[in-house]
Amino acid sequence: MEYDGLEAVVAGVADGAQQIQAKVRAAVLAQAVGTTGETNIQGEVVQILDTFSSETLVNTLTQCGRVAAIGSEEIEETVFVGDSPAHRYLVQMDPLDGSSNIDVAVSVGSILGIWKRDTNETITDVTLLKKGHEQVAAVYTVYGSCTMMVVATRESVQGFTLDPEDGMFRLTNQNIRIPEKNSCYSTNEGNFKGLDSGTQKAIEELRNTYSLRYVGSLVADFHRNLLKGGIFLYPSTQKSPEGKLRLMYEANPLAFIAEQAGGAASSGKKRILDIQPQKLHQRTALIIGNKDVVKQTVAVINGL
Ligand code: AHM
Ligand code: MG
Repeated sequence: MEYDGLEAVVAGVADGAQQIQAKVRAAVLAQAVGTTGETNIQGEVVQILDTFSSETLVNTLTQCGRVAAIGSEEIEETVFVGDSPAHRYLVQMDPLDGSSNIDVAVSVGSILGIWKRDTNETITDVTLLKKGHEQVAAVYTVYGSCTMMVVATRESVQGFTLDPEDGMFRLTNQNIRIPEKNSCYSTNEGNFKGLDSGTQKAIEELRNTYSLRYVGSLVADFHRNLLKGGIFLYPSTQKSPEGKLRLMYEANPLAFIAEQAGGAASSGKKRILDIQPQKLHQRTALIIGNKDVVKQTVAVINGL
């Protein structure tokens, strides 16, 4: 009863992911790669597939009948869906993460955080501004060499692979736990000069200890590190003093998944899941992955 209807929300994500992966795979041939000519709320160029992915997930999440409101990277304002007692969940999503990689056949994905709402409360613009630790589930998908969907609840993290024969997601990665042995670090080394000295020191330590692996699609870097052991960093930089990644639909869902799998996530100052959001498209620095390595890295960043 507590999570009544959550399965329908996850099924809505799976349905949307199915459609998005098909579109992504056909995009080059269908000439659906490229920009819409618009920029989004964050001033970034909007790809045709960004808009398609956002509309697709808004549709499938609306149709599932359980989602009250949606926040999307591609939509400036909150999307209000319904406020009946059945509409028990709130969703925040990055519909197509890494979309600038689309035209070079690199993995992309979708990231979604799911919160429960108080059904007695009127939905307003601030209803979606809940802390990450209040999430009841989080999901990401990767459209890579295969299509995968990873679902975390407060109980466990499970991985499913899309069977192209019948379009069903099958359980392939049961009870995912981030490996204790850390094998790689992922960061944009090109930003090194624009980092503060503590962060530079932390990256130098990682550089001397682990292999560098950086796809440039957060969802793909996170997925590899979750399965193989690793740490991902997108710190504050000169160019993006507040960090580049978005708190509500990139950092929070992945932080929830990391913690449920035995990992950790920090902004460098605070546990990601404890940050009080002020706005829908808020940015944050993000350090996420293996618990001990995140702890050690944050300590070095802060000069400890
Ligand atoms: P997006 O949500 O607009 O695709 O942007 C976020 C992406 C992440 O997927 C990735 O980790 C990061 O931007 C890469 O940034 P950079 O090219 O600065 O390394
Ligand atoms: Mg993104």
